[in-house]
Amino acid sequence: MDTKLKRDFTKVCTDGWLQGWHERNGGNLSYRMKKEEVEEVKDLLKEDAAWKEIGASVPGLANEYFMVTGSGKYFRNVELDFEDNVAIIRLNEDGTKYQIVYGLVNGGRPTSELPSHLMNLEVLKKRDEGLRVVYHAHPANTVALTFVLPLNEEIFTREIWEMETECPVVFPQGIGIVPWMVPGGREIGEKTAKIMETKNVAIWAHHGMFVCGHDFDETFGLMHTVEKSAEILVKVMSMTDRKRNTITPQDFRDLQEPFHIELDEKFLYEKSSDRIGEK
Ligand code: 2HA
Ligand code: ZN
Repeated sequence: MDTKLKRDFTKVCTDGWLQGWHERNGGNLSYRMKKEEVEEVKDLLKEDAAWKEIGASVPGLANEYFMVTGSGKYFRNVELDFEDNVAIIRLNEDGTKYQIVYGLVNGGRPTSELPSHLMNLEVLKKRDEGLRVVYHAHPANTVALTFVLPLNEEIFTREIWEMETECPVVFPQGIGIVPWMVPGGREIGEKTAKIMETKNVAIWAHHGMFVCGHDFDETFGLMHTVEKSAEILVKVMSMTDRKRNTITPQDFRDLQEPFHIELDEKFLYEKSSDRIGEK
């Protein structure tokens, strides 16, 4: 296979690896393929492959094709051997089963987070037909903050937004938080998909982050922006627990018109303290 989709998918895996977000087999990536992208590789697909249970029901994605990383596979290896580490799967007519129609040539299954990925992709398709990419990684600064900030979406969003003016422009809907849960199943998938109904970023406490986007650059860029801001916050908190200067609620409101964004006032509360993480 030699397609732009394969190259774009691989670029995220390699760049995420180079950022240090994918220790061992950490993280996973999925993409809802366009009709013309399926058509382009039609001759390579094994349409008679065995059907397997997804472990979730996603009727909104019935009969669709997805490119996904493999369970237990290392992001580091995607560029070295795409066909060993990545699969194209097709869903059945009620969205409860999948078949591996391409890739994972040495055996294996799609990502252990397949229920989360598909439940997110289903919600996102309803929200905006063009949202096709879901990316999960383990970026260290974001995870570190889940140990010290309250696991509250208003406070988390506001503290991350304040670290870089770019943030409310890149993710104006804010960040959703999933408390620590067992990964890999339907329950954590449901919690994450609930967030994806309105937001593009979900942080899993003490684990990692899920982001979505229209294409691979936008999706990777979103993960990068949140993690960069988290890194700045970790640096600030390493120096002090208080801020001398910051971006004010009115400053944020002033960004709305020039950048054509709408910010929910729930993130723009007046703070009663200059201590980081307090409301
Ligand atoms: O190992 O990141 O959440 C893959 C994962 C599971
Ligand atoms: Zn993970």
